[in-house]
Amino acid sequence: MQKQRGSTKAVTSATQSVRSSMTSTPFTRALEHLGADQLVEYYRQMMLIRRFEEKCQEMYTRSKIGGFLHLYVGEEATGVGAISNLQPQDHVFTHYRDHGHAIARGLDINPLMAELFGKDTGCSRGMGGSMHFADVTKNFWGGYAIVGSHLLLADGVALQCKMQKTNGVVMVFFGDGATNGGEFYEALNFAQLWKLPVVFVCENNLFAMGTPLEVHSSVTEIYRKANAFDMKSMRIDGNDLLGVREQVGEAVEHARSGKGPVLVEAMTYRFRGHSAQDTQKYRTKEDVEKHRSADPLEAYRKLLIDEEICPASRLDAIDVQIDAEVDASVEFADNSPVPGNEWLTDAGIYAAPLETLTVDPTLV
Ligand SMILES: Cc1ncc(C[n+]2csc(CCOP(=O)(O)OP(=O)(O)O)c2C)c(N)n1
Ligand SMILES: [Mg+2]
Repeated sequence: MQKQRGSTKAVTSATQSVRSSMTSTPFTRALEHLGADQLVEYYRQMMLIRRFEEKCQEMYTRSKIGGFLHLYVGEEATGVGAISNLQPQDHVFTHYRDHGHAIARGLDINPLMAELFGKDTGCSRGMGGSMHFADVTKNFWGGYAIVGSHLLLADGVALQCKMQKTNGVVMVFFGDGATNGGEFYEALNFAQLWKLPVVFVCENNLFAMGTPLEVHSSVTEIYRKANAFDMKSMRIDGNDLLGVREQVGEAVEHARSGKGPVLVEAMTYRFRGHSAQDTQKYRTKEDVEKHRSADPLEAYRKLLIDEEICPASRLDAIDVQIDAEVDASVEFADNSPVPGNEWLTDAGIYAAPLETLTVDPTLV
């Protein structure tokens, strides 16, 4: 039977002594360095992403959310594990499948849900939607819709970190499909040439839209693409949260210490379609079920329970709390105003109407 634990310190020392004779693993090392409460916090983050996105799907079906919606369900361990290594002065860039990265970086879900609803209180004032979550106060520079384009932006910010000696690292997420585009090679070449502090995290979910990895890429071990640039690279299990945390942690340290960029290929799988409108004819239900049975979130929950880090009852209570937070974000979004028209011109999206402009007569 599970015991309810007292302080983190007590939990850590008790569990450590039990495990002192065991082989060292990412789990034992994480427990030793971080403590039990932090391990539970990673569960909370993964579950928050999962429940937030399940609610997004529901709201999309109810036409509260329009446009594109690319869900991250199934890939949570990669984002949470990788981003857990970052400091406030570090930077994150990501692609359009950006909800998980935003939440892992600590963005409040109220403005995120409002963004999806196209409301003025959204993180991009309702103008960006699902693919353009951003919060510059957290150095979360956004979701980008053009595949591969943001890798070059990541290089640019990394160059700034290096020149201004901020000690910052840039982490950039993208998919397997993005590694076939020119920007990927340009970004890797420049980052390695200038020894920029970038961690390139390729989330290899085996598909680029409906095209399987072996059909879209001549090299299916994506990490080997770094060899062309003599760049350090690694292939990791993206579904093992603590393994991701540890191995991406090594990549971050490599980049931070001035040794240059690293390409990390995290093997993972998306449980939902490419976007909310995908009929998924390119894969079988059995394939999806096979991967679902190895759900990284369920696996991590089981680990916490089996290793007596946290009883199931406490994890259940966290789930209930998260459901309430997600429901509150929907209420917040629903009750928020739509952006006023003036915002379009104030933000420089459109020029002011001609009659409001003063024309320089010498130019006419
Ligand atoms: C330059 C460009 N080409 C094509 C597209 C259309 N497109 C959107 S997502 C996508 C697939 C990308 O797959 P991957 O990089 O593996 O990321 P995943 O969606 O699997 O996370 C494509 C081709 C685009 N947005 N930008
Ligand atoms: Mg992919």
